[in-house]
Amino acid sequence: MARPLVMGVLNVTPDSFSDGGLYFEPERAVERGIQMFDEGADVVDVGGESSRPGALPVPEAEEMRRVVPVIEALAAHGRVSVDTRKESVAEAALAAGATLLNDISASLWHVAAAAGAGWVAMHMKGTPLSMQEAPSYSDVVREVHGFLLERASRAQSAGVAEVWVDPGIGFGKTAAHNLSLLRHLPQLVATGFPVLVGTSRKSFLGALAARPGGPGSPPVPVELRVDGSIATATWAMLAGASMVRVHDVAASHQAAVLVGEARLDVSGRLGVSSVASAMGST
Ligand code: HH2
Repeated sequence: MARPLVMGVLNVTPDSFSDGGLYFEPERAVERGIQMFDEGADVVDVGGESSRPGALPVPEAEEMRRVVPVIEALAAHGRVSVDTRKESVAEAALAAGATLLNDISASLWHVAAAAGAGWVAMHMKGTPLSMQEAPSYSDVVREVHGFLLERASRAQSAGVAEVWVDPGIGFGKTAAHNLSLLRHLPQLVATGFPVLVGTSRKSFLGALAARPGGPGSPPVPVELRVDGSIATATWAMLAGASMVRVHDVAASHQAAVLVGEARLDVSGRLGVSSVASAMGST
């Protein structure tokens, strides 16, 4: 693969932590989805239920009402995934044209198998309602990687041909857990399953970026976390992630193209001396 892929986040919800309310109207959602394809998204990930810390579940019929028409409209423009934990919503979304099931519960592989769709297994400790209340692990990397491998193998045995694994940044994890999982991404990549990573605008970026202001300084607000998002997406891609899940598609696409270039042997393609002369060095 020449470059890592970019998955654009499209939340058809009133309450998502970053884009909540912006694309709750189906027309606005479809418009934003098409814009993300134009900006370079390889996949647009449509969700109808927020999974931010503290979020309450959305009734099945309501979640379906939110995502199905948007998926139907966007499937003509590019690859669409559905972000859901509910079997019935996943089935309806795959019937409406989604070809990838982004499953934050990592339990719906049988639905993907039956539809011949791809499947993402994401790790989450607990449920969104309570997952950020003092999450703890004896060894976060071992636990998360072990869980993902077990689920991915079960999905493969059930006949899912395209299985992704995702460490679930921010899902029952402290900032230290998130950083540890990012640091150990190469180990997950080495399992051979393609890795998806979503750090985009998440709260640990706000907390870490607040440090220069000194202890006690307020976290950077969500709309100012773009730089940290691009930095961590680039980090993940350089560590071998095959796809990043992002709100800021255009900037992430640029980063993905650059990482793709880094993966090629630039000196071999252009010749070291021509690169040096193009840069004006002697
Ligand atoms: N993060 C969120 C939702 N779905 N899916 C995968 N595979 N990986 C992630 O890291 C991931 C995910 C949370 O982000 P967002 O959709 O922007 O917010 P909300 O859950 O509030 O709708």
